[in-house]
Amino acid sequence: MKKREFLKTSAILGAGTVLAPSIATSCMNSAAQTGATASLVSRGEDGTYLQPELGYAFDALEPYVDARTMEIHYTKHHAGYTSKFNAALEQADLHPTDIYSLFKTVSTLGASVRNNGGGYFNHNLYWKFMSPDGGGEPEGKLAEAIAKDFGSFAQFKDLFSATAGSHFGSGWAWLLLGDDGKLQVTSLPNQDNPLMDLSPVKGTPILNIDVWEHAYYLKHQNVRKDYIDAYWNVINWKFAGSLYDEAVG
Ligand code: MN3
Repeated sequence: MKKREFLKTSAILGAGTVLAPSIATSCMNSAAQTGATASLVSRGEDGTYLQPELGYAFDALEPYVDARTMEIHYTKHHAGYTSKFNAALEQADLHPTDIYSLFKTVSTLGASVRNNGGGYFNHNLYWKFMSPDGGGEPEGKLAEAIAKDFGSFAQFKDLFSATAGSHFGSGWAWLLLGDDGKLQVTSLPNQDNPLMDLSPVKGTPILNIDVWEHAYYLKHQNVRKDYIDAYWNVINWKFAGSLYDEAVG
């Protein structure tokens, strides 16, 4: 009985703490930040950025992404970026309305906000871009746009894999929707992303892949290509497609 009451209370509190910031966010920000986009970032009542739930078990992506890598990546690397991002904001006395406007002026905010803010947000995306039910090919508008802008899904796949495979050092490969309405593939160093004012290629992220060694070294050691090849089996095209739909909507 006591336990049940506790669970009921915490469920209500839990819903309240999640709902309050999202209502505030939807009032303050543009219409673009709804649905899939809005689900990417959540904040505490004090404005601190929260590490989102993974949404699946550490071993759910086996054999393509191993459980040990997922656990360390999520609980150590991403948790570290999250806490350092909040610390960097506090130290700089920054109180961003939302992370998207923060990225638009990130070049003026110092290396710690840039690196840890990027590390926080890029991984929020990355966890969503993977699913135990992933793989296959996109459908709908995103599938049509990929065929139009890259020739075919196979050509896009080759380009994205080659871009991720040849990126020198730590960073991420991106599929993004540019301001010209066309899809592009690029790679960016460290924790930069295409929403940042300092990125040479700007646009809305549609898909990414982490090519830092911590994303694959335990399972694949130096063979980044095997990790990239495996990634195609877990890509959550439904989520990528919903980001695209919202961006063009
Ligand atoms: Mn990483």
